[in-house]
Amino acid sequence: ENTSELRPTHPLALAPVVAPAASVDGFAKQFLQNLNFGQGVTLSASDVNDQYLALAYTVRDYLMARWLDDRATQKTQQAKTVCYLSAEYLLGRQLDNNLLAARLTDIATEALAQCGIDIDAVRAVEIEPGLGNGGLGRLAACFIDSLATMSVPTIGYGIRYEYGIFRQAFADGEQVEQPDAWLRMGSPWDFAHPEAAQTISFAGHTETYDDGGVERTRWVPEWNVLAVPYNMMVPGYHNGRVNTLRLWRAVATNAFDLHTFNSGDYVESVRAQTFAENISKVLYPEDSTPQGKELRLQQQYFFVAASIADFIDNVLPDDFDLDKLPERVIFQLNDTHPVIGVPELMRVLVDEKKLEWDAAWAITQKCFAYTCHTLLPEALEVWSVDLLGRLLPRHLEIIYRINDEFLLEVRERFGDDELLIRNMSIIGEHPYRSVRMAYLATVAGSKVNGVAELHSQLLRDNVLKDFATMWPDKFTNVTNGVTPRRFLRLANPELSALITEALGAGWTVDLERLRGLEALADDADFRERFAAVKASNKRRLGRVLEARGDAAPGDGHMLDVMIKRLHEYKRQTLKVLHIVSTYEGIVSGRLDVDDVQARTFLFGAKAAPGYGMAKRIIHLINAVGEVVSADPRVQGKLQVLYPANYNVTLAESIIPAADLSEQISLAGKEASGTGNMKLALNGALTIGTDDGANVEIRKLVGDDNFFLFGMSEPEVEALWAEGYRPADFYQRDERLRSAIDLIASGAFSAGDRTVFEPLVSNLLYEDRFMALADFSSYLDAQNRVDAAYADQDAWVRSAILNVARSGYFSSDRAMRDYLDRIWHATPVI
Ligand code: RUG
Repeated sequence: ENTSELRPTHPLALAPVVAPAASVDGFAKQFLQNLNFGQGVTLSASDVNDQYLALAYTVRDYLMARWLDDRATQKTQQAKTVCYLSAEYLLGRQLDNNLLAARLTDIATEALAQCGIDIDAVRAVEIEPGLGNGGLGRLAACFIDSLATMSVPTIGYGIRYEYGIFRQAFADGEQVEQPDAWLRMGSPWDFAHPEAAQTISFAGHTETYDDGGVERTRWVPEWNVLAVPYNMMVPGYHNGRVNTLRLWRAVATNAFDLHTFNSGDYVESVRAQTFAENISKVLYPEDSTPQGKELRLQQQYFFVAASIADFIDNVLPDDFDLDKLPERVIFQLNDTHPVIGVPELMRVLVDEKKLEWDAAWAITQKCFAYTCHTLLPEALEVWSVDLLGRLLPRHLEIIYRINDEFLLEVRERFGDDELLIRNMSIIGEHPYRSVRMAYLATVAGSKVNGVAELHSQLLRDNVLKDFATMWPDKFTNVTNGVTPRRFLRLANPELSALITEALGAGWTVDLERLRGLEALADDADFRERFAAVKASNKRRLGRVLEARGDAAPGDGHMLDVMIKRLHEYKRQTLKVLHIVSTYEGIVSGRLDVDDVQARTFLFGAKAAPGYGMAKRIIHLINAVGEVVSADPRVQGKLQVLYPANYNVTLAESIIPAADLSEQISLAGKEASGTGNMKLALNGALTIGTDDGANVEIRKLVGDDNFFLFGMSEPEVEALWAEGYRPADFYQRDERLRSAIDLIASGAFSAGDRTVFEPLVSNLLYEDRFMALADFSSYLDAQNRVDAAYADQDAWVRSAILNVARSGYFSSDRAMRDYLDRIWHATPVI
């Protein structure tokens, strides 16, 4: 490939690209070369960051030959490519994953040791790219890992945010956000390709013109930016495949105005640059300000337009017949963030490629599929017509036409039912004129899927009911999954070794093989070894926490974890009420401290910076933790840990150590959850509601190995319909009353009753997510947990069965489901 346009004569230039020798010597040589010639230091003068970068370059060198090859064949092959469009990728650290994928872990460890370097110290300096908020972004990262491992031609498209999700710190128990400058020490895993930049336009107006007797429309934009692609390697596990994650960075078309600069106005001279580059400056949390909203729409259009153009211009052959586009690509819309891609593809096909509208629409409908990740109405994105029309005038026209034709279809099918038309219209009229992006995605997509069985059913029955009546076959489910490479093999090396010893190595790519552990649950020797691994993982977590300046979990404690974004629907407050109730029980004498199971409660969660109530809950957790952990009356039996800045790296230490997994959202609110899967896969037992993927976890692991509590989704609906009065539950349950009264009394705020008053009032008079209604059932379930934990042998047996029966939750299985049900693409070996 090196030679196609050049005419080299040197024999080396004619030779194929080959990887360095896969040996300790080969690795050491390459590493030192990268240190000397890449970093410009000698080994003795190098610091740990130099060593990290040189190590990363070395791993890259090993992967490079295959990557070049895979990218070259993408152009010539006839296979369909999965283009995963996602505003978020929460990748986690890359080094270990890539070493593992390329079978280089042992070689690299030894090679570095021979250079006098401890690879663990080098690992520790990697800053993870936090280019996502939570489950949605992490799911995208799991999916691209699985697609590479399954040799499916894939390009992940997204944004290279200069600042990822904020770094969380606590000041007096309250969240403080600091910028996440993840690029500051270098970014060895990506490759900039400024020569492949796309120009992305915004604003302006549209006009019609005569194109040889045909009236056409064109968009006359007002300003534009360059989208520069940065390619990252996505290596498959042990299969030599290397796919691409292409993240776009915004760069000004005109970096600065020399004339203004020379006149001395330095700030003004770079105004355009600052403005343009803001587009990829920072990852937005969901709850954004009005100013933030416009920037977010810019981000969405920016990356989607660049991705579509890239695929058509650079990935497809030059003379490609666009009627055949659906045979070569599926654009998977990860939630509503990339849905502006629908009118963009229409614009490209109709305005630029001059296809007829109907032909373009037929192509577009086959090229997109939409995954919905929520049931919360406020999370279904809408854009005001005013904003969208200003920023993307041509796209608004196209959306109007799509909607007109769609509503005609609705009338044909259901008659002139004006209320139905209003409800199904892509354009909402209330409280302001807006584009409903989930509806646009549903109308345009070949398939619409939810992310767990219950979620998909609720989409069909409630959120998108009319659409499901119109197109029942469009709707499907794909239950989420998680990559076993990162979340078992890498995160839990000791359990992995134990599993491999028992079952052989194949489970890493065929997770259903974990079923083989079922028989071993009854083997006392295996149980003992399994328990020893858990204990060792707890000690390892303790070391990780202490190194950060946090406390370690208590000795001999059950480790009870709740790790997920901070949101009212997830009900961290319910967890706090349990802790406060247990504490109150001990100090009031209602509970005998000797009967209480020693527990460490561990929270990990960030709150969106603009989400006041979530931030108050963080403050409450920290306040309760401080009092409870220090009170001598509980004799060290209750400990609350809340390490700041929960991220993928920390999750990888917490998950293997956990005994109990808190999945306690109000039924009907959590679309799926994926932390629940990771924890079960690592042998934590779940205490959970019948919500999201918990339903499937419980079905698979069995009722005896899962602590179910709370209302079911229909019971929740019934209680709402009847009129929910949280204060009634407070009156009725003494334990609940005492816990809430204790918070209200100022016991956790140095006597100040005002600090948590808004939280208490919210619980008593609103409680949108019905924590009080589920409290007593939750406490009862926690008592069952305590009783179960007292019988360690039985607990460990349940933990093993959780691992054995979680194979279904591999993202490899999820990818097979997407391939079969939605993408109709196949691996290319
Ligand atoms: O809240 C959902 C989780 O239930 C789900 O597991 C995850 C991946 O599907 O997506 C989360 N999500 C939803 N993140 N953002 C949204 C808003 O649409």
